[in-house]
Amino acid sequence: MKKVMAILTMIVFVAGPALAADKAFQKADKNKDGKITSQEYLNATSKAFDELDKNRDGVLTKEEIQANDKIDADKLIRETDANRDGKILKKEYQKAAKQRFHSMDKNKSGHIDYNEWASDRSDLYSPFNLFSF
Ligand SMILES: [Ca+2]
Ligand SMILES: [Ca+2]
Ligand SMILES: [Ca+2]
Repeated sequence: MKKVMAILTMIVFVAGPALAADKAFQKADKNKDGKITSQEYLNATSKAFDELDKNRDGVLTKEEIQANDKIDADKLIRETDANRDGKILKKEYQKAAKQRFHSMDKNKSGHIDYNEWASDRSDLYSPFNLFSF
């Protein structure tokens, strides 16, 4: 209970520019224990992919990404398109998401807590951190 209060206090404390990130954190944290496990994270990124994949063919094109004005399409393609064909397969996307999870999990605990999430400010608007478009 103490822990929950601490997390709530923290969320209130950092409110403001980080609000969108808080929402995304809560959305990804399905069981509401204040931690995002890799399974929760990959579920969330999988949903984000499906939301961007308008024609549901399992491939993200630049046009589909550009349809969302919160996302920098060039940056996303740079980060995820492993074979450089200009298209992002779900496999490529989830692989990049996995790498992102590990880089956010600074203390290698196997989950991302709110501190780790919020300290990654530079990339709050990375599509891997944006789960409520
Ligand atoms: Ca959780
Ligand atoms: Ca598509
Ligand atoms: Ca590709």
